[in-house]
Amino acid sequence: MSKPDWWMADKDAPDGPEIGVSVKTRAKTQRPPLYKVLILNDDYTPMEFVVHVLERFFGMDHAQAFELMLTVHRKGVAVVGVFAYEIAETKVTQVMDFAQRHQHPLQCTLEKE
Ligand code: TYC
Repeated sequence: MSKPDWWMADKDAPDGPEIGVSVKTRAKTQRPPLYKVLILNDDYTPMEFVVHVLERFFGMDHAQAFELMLTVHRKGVAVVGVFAYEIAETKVTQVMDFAQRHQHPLQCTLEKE
């Protein structure tokens, strides 16, 4: 048997269970945007200097740092870490300052993930 035109849902009924669609919202979890820090290859910066930078500013052990340096040397670029903006920016500044102080053309940059 079909319902008459005026039929609505049970929600208007005085007693009994409320029936309807839940519209409760959950606050979306806010995740900060992440930034990749990249190291670029060049022809002049000594390999040992790059290894030292990776150990000093990115907490890598010697083997990890050496391997990543070789990846950059062969491929031209590599991601050295992913951080929140302020941390990524600080790493880039630290590396660029350090390279400049030692007169090496090493380039480090960041890119939004
Ligand atoms: N290509 C450099 C050399 O042959 C070494 C190097 C590696 C430089 C990684 C920069 O990000 C770099 N001396």
